[in-house]
Amino acid sequence: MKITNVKTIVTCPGRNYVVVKIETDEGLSGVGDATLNGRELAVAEILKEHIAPLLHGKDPDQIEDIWQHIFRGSYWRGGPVLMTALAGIDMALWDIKAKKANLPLYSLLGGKSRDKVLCYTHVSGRDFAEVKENALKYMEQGYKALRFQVGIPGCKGTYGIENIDSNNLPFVEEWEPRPYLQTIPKLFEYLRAELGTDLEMLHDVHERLTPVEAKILAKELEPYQLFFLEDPLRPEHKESFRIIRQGAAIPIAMGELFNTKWDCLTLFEEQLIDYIRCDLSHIGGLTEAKKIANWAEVYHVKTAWHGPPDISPIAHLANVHLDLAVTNFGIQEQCAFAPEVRDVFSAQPLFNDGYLSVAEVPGLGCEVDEAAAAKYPYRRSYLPVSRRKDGTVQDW
Ligand code: GCO
Ligand code: MG
Repeated sequence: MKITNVKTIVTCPGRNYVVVKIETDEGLSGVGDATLNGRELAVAEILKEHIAPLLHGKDPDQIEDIWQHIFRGSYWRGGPVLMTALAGIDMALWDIKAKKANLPLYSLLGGKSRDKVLCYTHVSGRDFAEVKENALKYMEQGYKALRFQVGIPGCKGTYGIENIDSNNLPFVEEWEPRPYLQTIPKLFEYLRAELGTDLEMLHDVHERLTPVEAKILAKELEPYQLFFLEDPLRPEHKESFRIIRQGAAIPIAMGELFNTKWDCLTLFEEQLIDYIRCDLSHIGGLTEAKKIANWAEVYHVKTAWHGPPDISPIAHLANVHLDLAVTNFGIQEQCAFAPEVRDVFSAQPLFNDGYLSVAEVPGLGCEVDEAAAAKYPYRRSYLPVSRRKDGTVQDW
């Protein structure tokens, strides 16, 4: 089999998505997700101008070789733009391989280790009572795990709470550690009292704290037994996680900003985290994620792949196929998409009573309607920016 065409489809059914479609001389095609929120066109351009020409005539069966050729062969490697482009190619190749074998993708990844995968979704509110009301709606739907974020008093805009129209330029949020550190332990004290002890509770710090602040927060959250505390620190200096680890018995998750397996090195080897939550679309796809999962197993680290609404249903399906297969699965982040997404993408993971699964069809199980995609043209959009009250830029 030979690759005859590599298409890049940019579409905006509710929000921007970049899809790679690889076509072959045998009529089989595969799709992959190459969406990088706020940098969509940079990835699309790399795919069109620099990567697609390398693939024509190649055998799509040789996924590892194609992966290494794009990663190492072109000398310049890594970074979110390149690794997102590579992820799109990688997923599309796995899709083709599984379709050719006439098997669901999970089968090629080792087969099912479980029947369904535990998932969590995002719950937020401007205040504690609103968070609780929203949580009850999800619990009625069957969710057994929920991620909680709440508005921080005195701060304008809080991660995970508001969707403010910024006229196509980044909305500037305001954030201070002191009110944040005072609010979050009280939130979980309240939620445990109101919602009980069975529910799995999670929280995303979104890389905002210093190591000692994170240690203080982790310590204060100990009594509420979180499933995990996510992304307490910015991703660059991995040794900083030692400070949190020594200070509190609380599971730590990290990884959505990582771009290669080497980002996991210190965190795994020193057992500084409990859950690895790379984004399959930003880490070079299933090939790299499978290696990371297998490597994590050695260090008692479980998987919790990134699953926000800013990557497409193709990536969410890839997550669940891998979740079904690896032995050290932990939990899967899940989200609701805009209704228009169904016009473009034929499938999403199946939700039932707090768990996800996939349809028993060959491949990843998703086709992209190119005519529908064209009806939703790209719209420039940015992630918000976060600043301290004195104006200093910090992690959003
Ligand atoms: C999560 C993430 C997202 C990111 C988003 C950025 O845990 O789901 O933190 O909410 O903020 O993916 O584009
Ligand atoms: Mg996160």
